[in-house]
Amino acid sequence: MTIPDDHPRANSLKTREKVIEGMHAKIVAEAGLIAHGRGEAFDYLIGEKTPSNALNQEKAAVAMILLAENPVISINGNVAVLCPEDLILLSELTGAPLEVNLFYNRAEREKIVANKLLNLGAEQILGIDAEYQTSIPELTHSRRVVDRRGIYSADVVFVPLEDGDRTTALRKMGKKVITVDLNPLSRTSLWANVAIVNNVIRAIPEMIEIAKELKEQKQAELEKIINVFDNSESLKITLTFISERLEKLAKDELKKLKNID
Ligand code: PTJ
Repeated sequence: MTIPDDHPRANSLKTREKVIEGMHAKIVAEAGLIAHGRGEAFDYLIGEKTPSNALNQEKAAVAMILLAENPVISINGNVAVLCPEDLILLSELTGAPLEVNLFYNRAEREKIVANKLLNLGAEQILGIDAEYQTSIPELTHSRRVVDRRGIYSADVVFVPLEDGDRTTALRKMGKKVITVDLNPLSRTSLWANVAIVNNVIRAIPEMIEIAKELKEQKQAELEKIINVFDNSESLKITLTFISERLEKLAKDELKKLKNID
């Protein structure tokens, strides 16, 4: 479908179209459409802009990845269509390899997702070679299968748009989990060490800029950033931001929003 550039919600519709096309190309799972719709709804609540607290969350996440011994970035169908180039760049900048790890129809989709990233210039994609596959004992569904060189041995796992079950399993394995999830109340957000409540489309480019800056800093500086970060406190700030924003809109600013939108 062609989206007219002058449509007031052109960007949002173009993104939605990417996800639909990704589903037809078997990159995105059917359930990925539902996940995307849920994300859109939460994005409205934060004003479809990066809240200042999300920048703090992103900073803590990047510091944690840079300090990790074996970090890894987990790729699912949705992020493979929403921001593949940015994830490749973040991987290069931080030295965290990319691993395809899918929740739905793994066997059918994992090579398609991996090829998409390889065609865009990724040098190596973990998670697709049978000889390195092993499983997370805490899980029963398809996502239990992981790469021995990647998620299995990682100390820090960055999983944008993750399901809660696996986040808790990874935590129980002693791993640090970083996520991007527009829902601050999801089990993933609550269980993660660092939950970034932002749209992954905005979060990853921002993390790239933060990584360029933090890469120049000393280890002690990065440790300071992580030591003062508390995920529960951070989510409280996000929830307060959302509730105050909604209260303000309910009181007097709805008209303004109507004019803008
Ligand atoms: O490709 P697969 O098979 O690995 O499946 C991927 C999905 C995302 C379908 C799967 O992991 C899933 O079902 O996830 P959930 O449990 O629906 O959780 C997705 C979370 O991501 C929800 O809390 C959404 O609000 C959130 N979300 C959706 N789109 C975005 C988002 N968060 C940030 N940015 C988005 N663009």
